[in-house]
Amino acid sequence: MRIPSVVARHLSEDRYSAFARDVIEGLTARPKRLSPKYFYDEAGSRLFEEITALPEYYPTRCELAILSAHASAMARLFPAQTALIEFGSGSSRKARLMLDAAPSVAAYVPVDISSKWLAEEAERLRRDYPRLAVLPVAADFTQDFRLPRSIASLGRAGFFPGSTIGNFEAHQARAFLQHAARILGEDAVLIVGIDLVKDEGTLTAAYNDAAGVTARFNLNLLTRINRELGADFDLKSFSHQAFYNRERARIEMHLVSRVRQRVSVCGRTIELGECETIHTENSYKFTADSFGALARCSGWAPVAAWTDADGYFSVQALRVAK
Ligand code: AVJ
Repeated sequence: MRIPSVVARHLSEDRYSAFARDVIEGLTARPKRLSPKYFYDEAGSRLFEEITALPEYYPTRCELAILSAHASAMARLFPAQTALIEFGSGSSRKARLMLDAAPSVAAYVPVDISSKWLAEEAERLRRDYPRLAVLPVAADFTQDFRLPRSIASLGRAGFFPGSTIGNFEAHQARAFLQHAARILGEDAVLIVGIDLVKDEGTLTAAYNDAAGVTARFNLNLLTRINRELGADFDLKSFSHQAFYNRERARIEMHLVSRVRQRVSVCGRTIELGECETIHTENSYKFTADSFGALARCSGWAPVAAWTDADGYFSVQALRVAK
């Protein structure tokens, strides 16, 4: 696929073609969809940080409360000399609570698709943890990636907070957990954050905040496609939509086309009807049982779990099932 010169400066050939291919595939699918992994360009990563500070968005503060209270109990499950591998590290704020509570951690390996953000965060960590080996890996954590050779002799602990596992369909969540078991090895521990099923009002408010930050986070996907793929989405003719699908126990996010319109993407013309939507994210909500079942059928055994005082969020510890 020929890369428009204005775009080529932005992306490497592979990343351009993967992004372009996924976007065209999603926008020509029925119903239209885009992968939530593409939310996290630099602007998207910053908007997500803003979301985590919102009064309505309870998952982050609930998980931080759990980690503050129980990180040392989690750390007691880690091998003597440990490499902590975080899938989709973002701001590493949660990892810092683990690092502060786990003297056995000799190396920290943050894995994130947002390479610039990752490098900046790694610099800050090296400054704050001078005795820790900080070994960032810029990669899509759902795909195979190579761990740094220097941690070969260390035990492994995986860290997957934030209920990002909720973005996956059941088969993708299983595949990810099996993938993590391969990467971490059979003696590993995996710490996973899961958002719990709760009243619809609280769930819906968390994705429809009064300040409109989540709406900007959702719409930013179109800004990214315009910038990186030379498309001509008119953001004013789209609106944010997030609702709870009780049958599927998931929050769904969509971008709604306010009018009948055409958009040009990578030389293709995409037609959108009035009120037609582009499905941009699922955020599945779990119960202890539904997550336990998912872990078991993915080769892991739940060994411990911690929940916040309101029972809104849970952090689960898993071991590879023998
Ligand atoms: C980062 C995937 C856990 O689903 O709650 C926040 C992303 N989307 N607001 C979530 C998100 C809208 C978040 N995860």
